[in-house]
Amino acid sequence: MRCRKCDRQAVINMRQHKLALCEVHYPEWFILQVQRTIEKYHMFGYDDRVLVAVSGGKDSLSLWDVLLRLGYQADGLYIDLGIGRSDSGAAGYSAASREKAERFASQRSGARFIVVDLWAEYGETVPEVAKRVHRGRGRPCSVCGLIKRHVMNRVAREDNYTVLATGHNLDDEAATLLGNLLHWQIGYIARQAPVLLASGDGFARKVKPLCRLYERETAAYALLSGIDYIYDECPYAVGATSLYHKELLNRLEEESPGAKLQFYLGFLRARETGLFCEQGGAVELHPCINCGQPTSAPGLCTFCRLWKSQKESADDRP
Ligand code: Q46
Ligand code: ZN
Ligand code: ZN
Repeated sequence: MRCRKCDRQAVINMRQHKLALCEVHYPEWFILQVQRTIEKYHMFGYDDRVLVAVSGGKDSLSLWDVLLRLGYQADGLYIDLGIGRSDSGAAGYSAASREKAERFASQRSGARFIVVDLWAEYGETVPEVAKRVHRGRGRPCSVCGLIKRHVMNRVAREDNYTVLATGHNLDDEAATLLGNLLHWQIGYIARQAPVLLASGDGFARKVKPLCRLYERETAAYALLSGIDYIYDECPYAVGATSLYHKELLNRLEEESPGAKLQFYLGFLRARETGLFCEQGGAVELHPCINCGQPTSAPGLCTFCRLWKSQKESADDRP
């Protein structure tokens, strides 16, 4: 198959776009798509300071790479969750992904790279907090999500970043949407958007510039751009419902190319018409008495309550 734009051999065929491109024209196309998404949803401009949450995976590193190529002020934040530090069966996952992120950053002069090491700063890793809080049951993902959101927001506030960018791709967004629709989680559906505006004082604007790009498109970009990323998924992702939803959507896509994109874009259009407008009005927020981040409950935020219970259980020890 030949490239649509030149005579070279195509390296990717995107059936949903009826478009095949070569190794030169594909990365150009990908960068243009990201730029269009940023502009379409008014995500940020050249004056904004963007903090990119990088995990060492293909999506976040590709996003950081594209933003730097486009000339945005984009710095990277890696949160070392300590996965595989002491938990069996997850050998060295965080260490390996951190190494990929560090290597990528060292090759990008001019961009700042921030590392927050959870164990070093707070004295516990994500699996350890989850074990304590969930009494050893279930996967650590809910605690992990909460911790990541808190740390990202903390760094953004402390270092005056106006925007927080994550590498969620179309497959992620469509799977989240499907999961939320299956359970009619109206509150979550209402908040699922390419841009979440800063809500008053204390929350940075959150954006997902890859939300219209398929996972395989991001993987192809990373590969063609020589980005060395961690191939393995987090060991705790195995068996997650979101992976099952991704599989279902992949089957749909196989039968009907473009189905995933239509599903997600149709939702965004419905959102624009007000179909899933925020339910119940805005929640009143107060600053947490410990860290100052906004929280809906008066007193401590959920993150600080997590660590308070750590201190209490240590105090209770004989
Ligand atoms: S890193 Fe954390 Fe994910 Fe691993 S523990 Fe779960 S939430 S699966 S994106
Ligand atoms: Zn070409
Ligand atoms: Zn707090």
